Amino acid sequence: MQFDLDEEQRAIRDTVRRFTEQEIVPHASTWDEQEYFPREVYLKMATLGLLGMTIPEIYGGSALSRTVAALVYEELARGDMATAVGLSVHNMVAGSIARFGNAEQRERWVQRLACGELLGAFALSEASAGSDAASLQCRAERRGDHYVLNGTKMWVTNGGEADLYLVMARTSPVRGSQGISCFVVEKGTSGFRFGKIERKMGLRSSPTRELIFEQCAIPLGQRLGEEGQGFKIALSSLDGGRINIGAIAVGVAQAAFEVARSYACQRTQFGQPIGAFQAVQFMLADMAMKIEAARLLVYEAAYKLDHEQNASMYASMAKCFATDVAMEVTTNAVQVLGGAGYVRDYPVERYMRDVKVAQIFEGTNQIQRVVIARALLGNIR
Ligand code: COS
Repeated sequence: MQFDLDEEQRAIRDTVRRFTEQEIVPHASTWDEQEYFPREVYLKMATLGLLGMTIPEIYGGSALSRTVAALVYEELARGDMATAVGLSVHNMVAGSIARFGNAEQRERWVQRLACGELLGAFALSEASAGSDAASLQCRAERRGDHYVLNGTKMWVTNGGEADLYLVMARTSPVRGSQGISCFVVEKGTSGFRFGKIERKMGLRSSPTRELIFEQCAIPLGQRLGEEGQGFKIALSSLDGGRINIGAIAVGVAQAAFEVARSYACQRTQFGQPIGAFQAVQFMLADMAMKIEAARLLVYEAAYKLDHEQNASMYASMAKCFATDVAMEVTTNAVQVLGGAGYVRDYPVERYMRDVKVAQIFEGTNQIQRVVIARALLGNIR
């Protein structure tokens, strides 16, 4: 058992920390206010190798372990959760094409995703298929050498900005997960357009948009994996995505904790720093303790995925625990700052608004508990 980072891991973490301080922290609150998606920052992240984090080097990726990727996401999220989430979704798409794509598909897309020429997005949810993802209704009908897509996708992170969409669609009227396949759809394909942009409480610089498919013809060569495998591709991609979200939550929580600690040392009331009051000390102690526990659980889940042990339960534990902790920590950080925490002079209100969605997306924390319970108990009825 090893709790220290090695030299290389420390170097990667420090590089990303510096990048975040210079390129992200100074702008994050403006991006939030203006709902501005900083595509130029993604190009800079590409030069650091962050746009193909877990994909093999032969495709221009960095071949980082999941554990090191978790360090990267944590550091970026300390500056801006929205940017870290957009990056996570992009990497999930790049990783899925590298993993499930055939040679031609890898050749065609993976390198371009890794270098930042293409940005990826992941489209599973629909208006009536959220937690029950297997009930999705978007249709992909086979017609000779192509499929015709009809339907609508919702809650698509990077929607509109991304160039490449992993779209789960029903290829067979069979109900449930068996009849779902996965397609790579390029922006600009005839019959594919963007719908409503969501107006969100937080994560405002990360676009969330509806996708609309109307008689959209997709060549057979753009189906990822076999027909009927789409649900498994989606869920196994989400195993990694959920660990990333756990790491991101740790980063946001850490940032909130640091603001609260520094404020508690400076702010004086009743003739002493508020950090001298045990009520505030205990809040800070709880924050630090829970962040540390969440971080360790994220690393453990990442380690399990790296070593191909059955990681789904751990991914769900890490996502659920870390995001619940981050919600609690950011809320308490606002509380420590009092009125100052509620206004935009400090970033903690943004952290709190942003992190709420982490308890909801990539599977609600209730769904994570379902996954954990099923792993522990089987499909008990
Ligand atoms: N990796 C690979 N395969 C998986 C998997 C995973 N993590 N989880 C489930 N599967 C497989 C199962 O093994 C099963 O395969 P078989 O039919 O061969 O046995 C198939 O997928 C269906 O699994 P299951 O019966 O568990 O599906 P359910 O419909 O009961 O749904 C939940 C399972 C609820 C866990 C799933 O729908 C879910 O995660 N929902 C949340 C969706 C989500 O995260 N949306 C966010 C999108 S991004 S905003």
